[in-house]
Amino acid sequence: MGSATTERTLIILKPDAVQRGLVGPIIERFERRGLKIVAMRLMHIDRDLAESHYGVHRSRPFFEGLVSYITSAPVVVAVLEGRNAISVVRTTMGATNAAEAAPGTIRGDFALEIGRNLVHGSDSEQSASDEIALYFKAEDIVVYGRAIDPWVTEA
Ligand code: DAT
Ligand code: MG
Repeated sequence: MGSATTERTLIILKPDAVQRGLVGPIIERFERRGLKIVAMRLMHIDRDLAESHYGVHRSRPFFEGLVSYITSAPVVVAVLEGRNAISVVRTTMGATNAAEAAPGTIRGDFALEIGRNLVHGSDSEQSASDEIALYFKAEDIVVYGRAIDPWVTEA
């Protein structure tokens, strides 16, 4: 892991997560890890937003399938905060191709394939800040302390 930096990252519980009733079990993984939820919303992503979010993949053969999947039903979007949150969320999610995701990860425990991999997490500081801004206004981020914070994070 990198230096002890507090970061914010965007997660999306994709349509399969909501449809399969896995919102609770997936959020629980992140909460247990010690990450703090600082924003959260249920919403239906429209095509414009999906194309912005996945713009980097626009020329890939799977792009259409990806956009139709992410827009097919409601999702839960959230901002998680914590030390090294960006990389910690990625390792908690597991490999992009759920078929290869390690047991103990979200994808490795709940998913079978790349096109139904349940969860999104920002992959860099730049994408985290860009993606948070796509889904949330600055005033949607709630700043608060938790009594457990000193038991999760060393000063
Ligand atoms: P991740 O979701 O792990 O950040 P990514 O950003 O590379 O992965 O790709 C975004 C999504 O696109 C991914 O969750 C599933 C889909 N995807 C990526 N590569 C794919 C491929 N080779 N075939 C089909 N779908 C793919
Ligand atoms: Mg990605």
